[in-house]
Amino acid sequence: MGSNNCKEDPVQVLEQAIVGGITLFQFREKGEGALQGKNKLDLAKRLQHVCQQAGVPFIVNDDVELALTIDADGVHVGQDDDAAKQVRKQIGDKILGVSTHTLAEAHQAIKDGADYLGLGPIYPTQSKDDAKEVQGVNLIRGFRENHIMTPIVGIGGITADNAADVIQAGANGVSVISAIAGVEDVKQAARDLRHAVLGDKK
Ligand code: TZP
Ligand code: MG
Repeated sequence: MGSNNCKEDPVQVLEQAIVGGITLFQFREKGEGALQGKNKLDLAKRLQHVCQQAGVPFIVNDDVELALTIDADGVHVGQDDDAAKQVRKQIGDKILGVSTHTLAEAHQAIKDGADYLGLGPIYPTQSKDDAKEVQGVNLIRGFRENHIMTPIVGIGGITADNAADVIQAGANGVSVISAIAGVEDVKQAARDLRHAVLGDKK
């Protein structure tokens, strides 16, 4: 998430999401009203601090320079961002996530050193202006049927009601913005999602 996805102070949102049980945080400060320059850097540091206190990995969307400046745990890039191969060189053994939409993109991302793949949008989303066509869970199933073994997270319109379907299709996890950051009770939303993903396991 970024600041423009939040109904209240992003630091509080992140704290509540962590109490609710999120396992990784990606700082994605973009779109209308997004912070820039020093304001973006300051927020990144505050959110990173919250993650560090809780032992939750903190990764930065798109912005390799920022990730390196604050020594984030990783970087996530899409197909329109810096090439994964180049990013891998820049970040060493930090976590590298790559958004992919086709098997060809997935094979390339894995070759370039991706640690995990982001697949989506699985369902319709309001959170990304330039989102590609909705893919449904069959995209994930197809990747697995074609022997993609790299960890996959589904993204796009995922909620506690449909997250289990995403996992069932072969994803290792789910990535959400609005279903946590955009609701009144952030902690409960994270809890509900965690339950949906883990089944009966707490
Ligand atoms: N990439 C594909 S869909 C999406 C991104 C970043 C937005 C996900 O947001 P939401 O609110 O969970 O649908
Ligand atoms: Mg991107």
